[in-house]
Amino acid sequence: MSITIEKVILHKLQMRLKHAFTTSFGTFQDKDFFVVEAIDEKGNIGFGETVAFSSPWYSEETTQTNEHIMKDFLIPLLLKKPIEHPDEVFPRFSSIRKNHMAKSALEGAVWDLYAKRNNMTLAEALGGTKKEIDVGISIGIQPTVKELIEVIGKHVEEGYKRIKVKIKPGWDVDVMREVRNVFPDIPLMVDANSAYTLEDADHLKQLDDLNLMMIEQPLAHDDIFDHAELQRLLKTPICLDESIHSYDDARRAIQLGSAKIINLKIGRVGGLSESVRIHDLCQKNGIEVWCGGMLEAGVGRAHNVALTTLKNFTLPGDTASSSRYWEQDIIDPEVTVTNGIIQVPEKPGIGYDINRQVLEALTVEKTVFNN
Ligand code: OSB
Ligand code: MG
Repeated sequence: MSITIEKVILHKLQMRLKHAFTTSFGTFQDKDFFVVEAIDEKGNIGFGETVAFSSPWYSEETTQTNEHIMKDFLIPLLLKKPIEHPDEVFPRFSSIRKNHMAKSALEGAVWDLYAKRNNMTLAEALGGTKKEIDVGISIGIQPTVKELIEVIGKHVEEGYKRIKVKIKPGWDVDVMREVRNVFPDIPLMVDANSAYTLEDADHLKQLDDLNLMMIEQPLAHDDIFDHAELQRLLKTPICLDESIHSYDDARRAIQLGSAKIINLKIGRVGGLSESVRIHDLCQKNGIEVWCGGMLEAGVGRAHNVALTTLKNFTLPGDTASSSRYWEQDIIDPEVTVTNGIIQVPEKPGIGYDINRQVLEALTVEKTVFNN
């Protein structure tokens, strides 16, 4: 039966991270973003979340471009006519180039709504089967190696299934050698967020001795060609994050040999339907995937949990507990991690309720769009 979206509400939120998070391209402390609420003709409610940051450091999208694109282009397209299935949302937006994070937030709300209408979990609606998922944690660049080792130790003790360490020129090989000495056996990987070029290949090759699970996005954010060259020079598997924006990017990267692993971020690829397609493509080609993170609040986190229940998410993702990021999250219950495992919620849709009180308290602006 077709779904008529009657109303979309954009809640603009401002949240402060418990701890600043530093990558090779900058430091995050505050996150402003939109919670998208979509309401159908039966009164069902679905939620999505924009994952862009306030500055265009990770990709070209920002919270403000998300707002512009959703308000002026995407929401009118979504409200224009009913849909049969959430898989129609991304194609419905095809006249608008890129802006995947804006598209994904709206599509995510429709997926949650669709699952709730059909009294199933979002995980089930996506074809996921896992009842629990393994998760790791991503650790930002720290002021000193001593602090980095302390932070890693704390999270290893908490049971996270793998540790990802952010690197950049001047904070890489030597730091990781020290980390490896202190933690000889932990599943360990690094993420460069595009801080290197092919000229650094000899330098990066030294990481091959450290038994890392992978090196994430060493080269340019828009490259898949040089990564293939680098992968031929390295033993350590390359994982692509920033470079993969679509099914076709993934197809080309696989064909070129640019990566052995792909970090899937729902927002980066334009939504859950595209994420599932890329997941399936990777599975067919023997490419492992894991679910990346964008320092999400509870709604985005819940979407990541649901996606990760698909079979080929064989490696622990970055979806750590809500409490790692926020004093108080916007969902009830919050996402909790025990011994590196998240129990997938069993309630319909994203499976977590919205904590309306917290949502209201963090909202700086609210806009309603009616059909
Ligand atoms: O490259 O995966 C990344 C955070 C902000 C921007 C980019 C990245 C990250 C992380 C942390 O690594 C992911 C998370 O904990 O949500
Ligand atoms: Mg990354």
